[in-house]
Amino acid sequence: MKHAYYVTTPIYYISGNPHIGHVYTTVVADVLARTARTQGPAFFLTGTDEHGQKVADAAAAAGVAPQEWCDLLVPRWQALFAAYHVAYDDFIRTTQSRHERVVAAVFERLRASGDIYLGTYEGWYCVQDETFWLESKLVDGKCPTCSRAVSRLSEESWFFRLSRYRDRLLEHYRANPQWVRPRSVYNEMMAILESGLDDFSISRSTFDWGIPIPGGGGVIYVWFDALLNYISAIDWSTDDARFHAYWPASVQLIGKEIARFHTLVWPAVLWALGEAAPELVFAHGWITVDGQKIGKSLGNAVDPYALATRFGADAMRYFLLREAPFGSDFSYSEEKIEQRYNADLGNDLGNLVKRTLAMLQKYRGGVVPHPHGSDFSNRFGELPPRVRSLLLNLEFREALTAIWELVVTLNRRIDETKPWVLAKSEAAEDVRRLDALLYDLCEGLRWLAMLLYPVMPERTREIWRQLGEPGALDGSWEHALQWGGLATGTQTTQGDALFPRLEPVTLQT
Ligand code: ME8
Repeated sequence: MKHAYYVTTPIYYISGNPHIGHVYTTVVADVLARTARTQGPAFFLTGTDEHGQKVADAAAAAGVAPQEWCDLLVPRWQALFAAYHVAYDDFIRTTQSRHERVVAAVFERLRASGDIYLGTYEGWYCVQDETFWLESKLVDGKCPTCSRAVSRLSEESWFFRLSRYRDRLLEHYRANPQWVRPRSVYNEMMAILESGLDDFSISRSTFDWGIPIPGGGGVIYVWFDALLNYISAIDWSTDDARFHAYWPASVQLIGKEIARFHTLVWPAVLWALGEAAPELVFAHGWITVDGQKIGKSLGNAVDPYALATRFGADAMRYFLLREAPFGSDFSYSEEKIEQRYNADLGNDLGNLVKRTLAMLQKYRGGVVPHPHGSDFSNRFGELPPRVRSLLLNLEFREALTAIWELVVTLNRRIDETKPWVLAKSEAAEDVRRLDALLYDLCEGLRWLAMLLYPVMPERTREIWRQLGEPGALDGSWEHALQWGGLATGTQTTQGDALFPRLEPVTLQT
């Protein structure tokens, strides 16, 4: 029985260093997992795609064996994800035996069921994308995805009988119009389905950096190998109870360029195995620079470490989620990050924390006062469930906009209530009003820390520390997010600015 939220990212080719595009998908998965955990168990998988010609070529160019190359590169990927505060539950590598075993077992099972058969492949191949193309799909004789030259291949090959699943795919698409998002990608895949599906070549015999075909005859095509990571990591066929606790995946995140594999081939492979299709495949847009997709080989990628150093990893996470509706392409520039940083984080949120704790220190010795019947909960009681459902529905920009209503309201309340005037009065009513305001501001900060924790897990920890809050920041929202949860008498401390002023420097690409 499925009982956990399961989110995956693509497993990344380690033909080079990671860039901000890889960070993007992985951060989004991290946000989803952290959000899901506010109401139950979750499992977040990422990893690396280590077989195939592209990785073998990169290793050869570096003068090392492919496995050695992978072992060198993986720590770089993991270190970058850690620098962006990503906390995955598992990191799968396709060269691990737990994965290779499953791929071989799937191959044997599907060969026995007739879903895999031996035929001849003739057509074009793009090494960069590790993709076979029909002549009719080429654009000016080049790869339709990356515009590079393709090479002609003719070889005996094992095929997955994808054509057998076309009708079921059509039915599945029609019955579940939300299973592939955004709509533009759903429509594109539907158009491919309607025009027909060919069987899918799943072996290679021209090089050997891959999982051997059981019984000999080459290696398994890197995409067939790679897709199976999503089930090998959760012990498909070796631990049924564990597998069924997670499968079908709640969300599989991918970039839109690999939607074909994930929404046409992948469900069919799963059905051939008697398993369910994922609940949702979300194919997000690209981060672009000067209108071009950021890519490992395009040379237009900004160093993601330099970005995290300049703006802070949490501010970058905020920017990536806040900047564009999730699904669309969006262009990245340092000016845009800087604007968001200064306006939303420095001015709105950072100043709210600073002003609140400074006033509390000045007027009440830093100790949280009595709330005196605050009515704030009436206005914001619905915010936590709303934010959670927006986040889990992958409407990140909308979720952050909703949270900012609270930030803006609290800032406005300070300006309207004028605590600096109240503080000069000794009238009981004024003392009570100042207490109530200060309480609401602190309680608002506690809410903001919890609500923003999935997006900014490190900066919210700092808010939490300054607030002196003893509870768990990453706990369930159900009980914690009731207005009035912050205890009167809590001792707060003022700390450094959450989002310090930026140094006027420009990063090099
Ligand atoms: O395709 N903007 O690996 P890959 C946004 N190994 N996201 C981007 C991006 C950009 N400019 N560039 C990359 C592969 N990404 C296969 C996947 S899965 C079974 C096998 C992200 O290293 C995005 O998630 O080329 C994209 O799909 C992924 O990195 C591609 O990574």
